Amino acid sequence: MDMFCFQCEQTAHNSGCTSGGVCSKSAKCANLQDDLISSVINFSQNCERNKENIKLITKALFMTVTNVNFCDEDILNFTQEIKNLSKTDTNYDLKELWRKDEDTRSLKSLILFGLKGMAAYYYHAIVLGYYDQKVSDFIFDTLKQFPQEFKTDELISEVLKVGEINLKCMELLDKANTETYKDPIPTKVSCTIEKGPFIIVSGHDLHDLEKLLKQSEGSGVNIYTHGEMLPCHSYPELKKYSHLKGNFGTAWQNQQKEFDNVPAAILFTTNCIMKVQNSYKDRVFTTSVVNYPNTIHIKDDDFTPVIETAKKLGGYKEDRKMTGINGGNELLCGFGRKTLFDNANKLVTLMKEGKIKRIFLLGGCDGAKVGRNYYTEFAKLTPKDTLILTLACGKYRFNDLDLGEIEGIPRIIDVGQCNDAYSAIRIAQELAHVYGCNVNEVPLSFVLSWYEQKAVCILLTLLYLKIENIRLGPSLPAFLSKNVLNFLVEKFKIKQITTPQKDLQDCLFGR
Ligand code: FSO
Ligand code: SF4
Repeated sequence: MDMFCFQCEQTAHNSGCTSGGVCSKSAKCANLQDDLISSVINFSQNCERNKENIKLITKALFMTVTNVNFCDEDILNFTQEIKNLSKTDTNYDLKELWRKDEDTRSLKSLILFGLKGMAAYYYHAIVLGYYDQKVSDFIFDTLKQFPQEFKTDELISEVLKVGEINLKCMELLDKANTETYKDPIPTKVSCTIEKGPFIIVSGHDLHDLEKLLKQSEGSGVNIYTHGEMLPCHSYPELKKYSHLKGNFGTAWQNQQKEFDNVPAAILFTTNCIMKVQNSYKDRVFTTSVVNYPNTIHIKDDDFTPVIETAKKLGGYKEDRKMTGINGGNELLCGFGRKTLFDNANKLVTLMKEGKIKRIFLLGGCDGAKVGRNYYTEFAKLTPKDTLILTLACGKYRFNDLDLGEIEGIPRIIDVGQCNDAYSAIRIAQELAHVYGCNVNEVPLSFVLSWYEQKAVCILLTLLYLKIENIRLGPSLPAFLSKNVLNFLVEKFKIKQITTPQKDLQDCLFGR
């Protein structure tokens, strides 16, 4: 076995990548990432608990999330930096975990992958200057204790603790985003690419987009969002830039096809970057945590090379009308917490009057598997008196469909990025509050898709909140051992998706 990694949904044979990643991560890179995680665990044994160190640790964890950093040199240098700062004799090696008994390996993996996802969210808040002592302490503590032996029930309670602290972390990120860029407002986003030079910005980082918008203002270069950057159009402090024009393409797994020979520069701010193809490798730029060999990594936040490349490539000669996967040319986004809270009474009144029979939280990550058409079919099958709340990149399966409205409320309500899961959770809680019942009694069904570790920590947050009957697909995580899976099924009634028809019927009957 050259490597071992089973942290994402596309892991080989739904058991583990052992000779190279399905994601294109080499065995060498996977082992370097394990070393990086080992180095932060060792560093956490007695490092000073300050802002600088938590930033280093969250950055390291984020770099090892799926489809973020494929650059051996970058990972090696960062590991060395952490080792140089380390003042401990502890020499824990993450590889020990892969050799543990099935259940320990499963539960500790859940903790580690949840922590990686949380670190990604925390890092976005940190770059905007927001920290939370409880979140920092939890990350320091969890890493410090990671090498120790625990009983199964101790590990289970730690798994749920990851979910609890992640809720705090997401609340912090929501605060960071909305205080910095103001509350999102519903916004229609065009999929037409105007003629002339342009830059496509992918990933999740609002701060990177803002820096690029400032530096490219007045340059004649237009900016288009891609994938999870779509909700950026709805933040007033980003929306105000007139050269932030629209959205290019769909979800991450289609990038190799969609970027093929595109006459534009492409900037990746976070995951999900895929193997960069020859037809566009000369125009790909990475920044911050993300890196891919043989692409240009932006230094000191100076985006001049991206802007100059866009000018050189020149863009399309004429406006180009593009569409989502179902043929729609316009996407509606920006239904954040504030907008939905303002409408909570109206929503509950419509629900009590029977005009809205059920809300489906249909969202999560997209991915390459054929079975993911389930989510498109499910959306199409939802009855006209139901709503779909959605978030993350999985929405590209259906966000260009025109499913109409119910009394002025669009039937597809886009809450934002996966990073905005906090908004969706708060909306669910607010509905329960106005209804006067608990979340599991609201006519609300969770039908989620997962791909990587950010989805893992959101799932743990939903479990910490005791949300039951979550449907998860396209497959269940390979890192769940039989016993751990049985526990989740028994305690939380978590289910794997079946067919859209059957699941929809079960949801409509509250099962
Ligand atoms: Fe998608 Fe990728 Fe946002 Fe993930 S772009 S898959 S859960 O990184 O983070 O939803
Ligand atoms: Fe395999 Fe996913 Fe790990 Fe990549 S991130 S090596 S695809 S399990």
